[in-house]
Amino acid sequence: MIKVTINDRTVELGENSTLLDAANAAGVHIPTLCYYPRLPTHAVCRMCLVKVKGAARAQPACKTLAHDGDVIDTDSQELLEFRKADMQWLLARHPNDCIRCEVNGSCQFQNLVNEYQLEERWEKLPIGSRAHPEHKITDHTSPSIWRDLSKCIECGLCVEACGDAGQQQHIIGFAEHGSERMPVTVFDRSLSETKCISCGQCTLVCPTGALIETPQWHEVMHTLDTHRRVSAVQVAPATRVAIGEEFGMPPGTVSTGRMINALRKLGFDYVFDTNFAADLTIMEEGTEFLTRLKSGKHLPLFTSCCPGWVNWVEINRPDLLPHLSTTKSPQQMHGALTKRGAFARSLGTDFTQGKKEPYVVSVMPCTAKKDEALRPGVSGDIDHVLTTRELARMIKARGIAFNALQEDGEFDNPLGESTGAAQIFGASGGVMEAVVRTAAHFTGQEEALPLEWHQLRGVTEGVKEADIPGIGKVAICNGIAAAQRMLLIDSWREEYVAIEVMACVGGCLGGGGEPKSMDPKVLQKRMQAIYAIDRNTPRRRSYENRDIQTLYAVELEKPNSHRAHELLHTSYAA
Ligand code: HC1
Ligand code: SF4
Repeated sequence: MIKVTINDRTVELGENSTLLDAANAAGVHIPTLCYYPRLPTHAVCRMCLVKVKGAARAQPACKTLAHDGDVIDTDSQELLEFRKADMQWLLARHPNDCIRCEVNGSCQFQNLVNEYQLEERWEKLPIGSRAHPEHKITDHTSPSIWRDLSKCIECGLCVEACGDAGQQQHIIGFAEHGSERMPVTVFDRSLSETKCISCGQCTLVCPTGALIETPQWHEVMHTLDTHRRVSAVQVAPATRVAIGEEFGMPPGTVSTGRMINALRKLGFDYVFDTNFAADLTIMEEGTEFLTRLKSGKHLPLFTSCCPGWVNWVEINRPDLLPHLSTTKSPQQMHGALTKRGAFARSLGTDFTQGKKEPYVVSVMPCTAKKDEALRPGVSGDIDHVLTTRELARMIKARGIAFNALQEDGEFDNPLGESTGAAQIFGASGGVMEAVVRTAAHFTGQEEALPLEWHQLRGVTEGVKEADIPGIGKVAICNGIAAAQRMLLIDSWREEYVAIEVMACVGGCLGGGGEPKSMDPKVLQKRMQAIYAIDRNTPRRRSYENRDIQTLYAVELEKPNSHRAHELLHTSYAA
């Protein structure tokens, strides 16, 4: 342990702590723009400059190691002037259209401008005035991600998040040098023309509005306000344990009921649970898996509910497509059932005759779900996809006091009933654990096998595995980088019978559409909340979902039936 004194407060720290760690431990706020807990820092923004007594120059707190006995000053007049000068330089290149910006109110840069009272120093530049005619400044070609380089402050976090330290996709890299440095795509292509998998991890780390999810919430508000169609919304498992963060609640706060109440206040006629379809996914995918196990064909089976992963396979390894489960993701299953299944029919004949079909929205922790909804073969079943962040913006824009809502909202049925197995879909390892729970029943091993598979859980491990008696060895790739590493070594073909891949570390709870957070423990806290919901749900195996049993009895006949294939399965293309 070492002891350092920071602004007259002494704290004890472990070896290898930085000056920023010291400040955090002492509760001293130091501004940062290019620092993010899981990524390497390059100390380019210079906002965190602090002075160590005796040192010749101010040093970046994010990158400088603390030493025993250091006496650190963070708030001298000289340091404040440094920061203001730096921000002024950034502001001179930044468009002054905050009020129209999608991240207005949640922009780290804007927050600092406010904190340091810099509005008066802001030059009145026209929007997008950054002079770089040779590079694309705005790019709205991707259904999932929008880029606007005029808002970029060159922190480099997107390059790291997409590159070696994160997703290892290397879609964004730096062009130019010095003060002209800017993150651009490979060959300056539009994002939709690159190998971008739409995971949105770049949007999570962007401190401004330079990288955001393709916004759809304006259209959703407009459609709800004009209210010409019956509207239905579904909410994904990982959204309910994170949305509270947008309203100042601690990570891991479960807000299912509050979110349902907010969605009703926003004007949705029906509020359904994606978890219902997650249970259905398990029935279909579990059956598909056991059939493949019997025939020995196309093993190991790869899970297919993560659209970032499906995009990656289609773009980079089409030879693996036969291994992907043909089962649609829960989002798309739910969309198909809402638009074309018994629910649509229950609304009356009008709704199945074209024009007046229900308006269907989903709330997802994921940016890639926006492009999934447009895939050939499923497109049309979901009208709009909102991220967790977008839903929070809608709630704020409507003046709904989220924190004051009761946690008592309930989903509409029958597309709202679910089991604990569906809830754990939102965490890395959860889909596989849910498959195992139901496969154990299908193979007559329910009594013999445990319900919980802790080897498959966790948000920090790259690859997790478990040997399931009577079934075989299964693996979890926690993040697309872990999957890429596994696929480099061919032994996965013989070693495993099934592999779950989630493109984002942590699974959906770490998705690119979740609230942004600098809390290094945020993923663990969301994960704990997900497993707590599972423990407190009376039914914890997907086949126990009574509404799913009814659905098979009245409409689908049995898992993998002809009708089930029509509604619930899909195909892939290179
Ligand atoms: Fe997911 Fe899924 S778990 S993919 O992470 O299978 O996005 O939450 O909704 O579709 O259920 C996301 C989450 C989500 C689907 C389910
Ligand atoms: Fe890279 Fe994912 Fe961002 Fe695409 S969405 S640029 S793959 S981090």
